[in-house]
Amino acid sequence: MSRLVVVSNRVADPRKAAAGGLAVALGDSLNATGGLWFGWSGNVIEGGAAGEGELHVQQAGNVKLATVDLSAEDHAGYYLGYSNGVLWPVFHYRLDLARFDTGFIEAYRRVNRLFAHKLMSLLQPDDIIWIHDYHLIPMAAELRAMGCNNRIGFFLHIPLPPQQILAAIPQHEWLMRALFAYDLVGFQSENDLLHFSRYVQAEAGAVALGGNRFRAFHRTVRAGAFPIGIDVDEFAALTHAQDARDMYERMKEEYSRRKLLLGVERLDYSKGLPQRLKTFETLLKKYPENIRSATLIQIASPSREDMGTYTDLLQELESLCGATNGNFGELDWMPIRYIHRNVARKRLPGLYRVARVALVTPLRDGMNLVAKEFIAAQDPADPGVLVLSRFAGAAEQLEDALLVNPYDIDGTADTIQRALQMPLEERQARHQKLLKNIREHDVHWWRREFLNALGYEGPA
Ligand code: ADQ
Repeated sequence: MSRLVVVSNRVADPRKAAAGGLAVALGDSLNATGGLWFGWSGNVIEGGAAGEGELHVQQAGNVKLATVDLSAEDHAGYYLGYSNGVLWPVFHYRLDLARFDTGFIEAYRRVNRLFAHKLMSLLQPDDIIWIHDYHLIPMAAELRAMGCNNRIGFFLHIPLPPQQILAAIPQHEWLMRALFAYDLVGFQSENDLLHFSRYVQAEAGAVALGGNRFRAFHRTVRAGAFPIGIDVDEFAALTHAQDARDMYERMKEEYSRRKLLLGVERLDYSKGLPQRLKTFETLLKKYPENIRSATLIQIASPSREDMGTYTDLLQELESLCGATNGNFGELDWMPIRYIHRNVARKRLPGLYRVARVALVTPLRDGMNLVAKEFIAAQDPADPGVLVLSRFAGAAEQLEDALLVNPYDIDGTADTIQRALQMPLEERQARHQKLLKNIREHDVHWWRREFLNALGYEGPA
């Protein structure tokens, strides 16, 4: 039986409930094999030498957690610079926000090399390695250069944009070539997979061998779409636990005379928040019966606050909320409750359950787990309606949601109105199909599908 080695930028202790669905799901497999979880420690060492960092190893139950510190210079270039200043915006189709400054790429390579070097010292010959996300694209290539022959898989949690957008990254050839060091590359959606297939054939001269296998640079890589899911059972259990029930009861009482619309996300420009607030204002103008009767609760948790683009977004949202509340608010009714904070995970399902409509309207999203959590938390006898952006990876699976184009403010407002007025029978029928879908394709299914495709023979 092979040992599973998971590598991701951040490492979570799978025993802690706060770690969330993904950590718990990966933790199951890691636990069963006495696996290893490797990544950044979260520590930034002021004055530390670039390309160096101390390795910490600790045992968390059956799982070994191995983490590496980063120097301030590496953190700035690898994490804030290249990962979140170049790859995150470009992969979300936002060339206008990308910072192609020189210097970041060196730090990105350096940290990937550092991680590969530290991991090499911990590897056993038959370990199966699963590397996650855009921070670590070249890590397998670095491992191969150090003589690693283990099977290595990669999963991209964010979208892969079309060839012409990818090609704007000055190092795109190098980046995409690095994917050929993997045995398996997984994407969230068929759309992302199509972009990969087109890119490698057009730009890298790859030969398509059938079965989503591609040959280039003397290596063959298999690609696939593996849409990530949530732990539906865990989320249902959370929904029925005391904290979520308390939240539900309190909100139900507080908003007894109003229909609640809900948005929950990290504050990020990919999530379409300004468009959503404008859409809500349009809804009030176009369908004035919602004045005094509908309230939008928008929760945006702080994220990457040390980056300028995020501060700009924060200010824009505050001003949009202020304008709508000022224009439409009454002494006893505010149209928008905007909260710039995290909601405790165990209370979140109560909030989802009390909402009549969820607005999940990113401009671009790899998958979007909030959409799936909302479905899991509903009362099947009286479910809320999911309004979902067609540009979220989740839209490929959740066809029974009301799909919208979030750039189309007027059209989205019309769809929200339809959601608010949807008869019970239709709500139930749609919810039933959506729930079936997220149950069949839950996070355990995702992990098994990926690991099977990678040829992993342990307890997935
Ligand atoms: P994210 O961009 O973070 O993830 P998402 O998939 O929606 O987006 O996951 C967010 C998680 O954080 C959810 O579990 C949600 O409950 C929680 N969360 C968000 N805002 C919160 C708040 N204010 N308070 C409490 N909890 C909050 C990236 C990609 C996605 C992809 C996931 C998983 O961008 O497209 O679906 O990884 O692959």
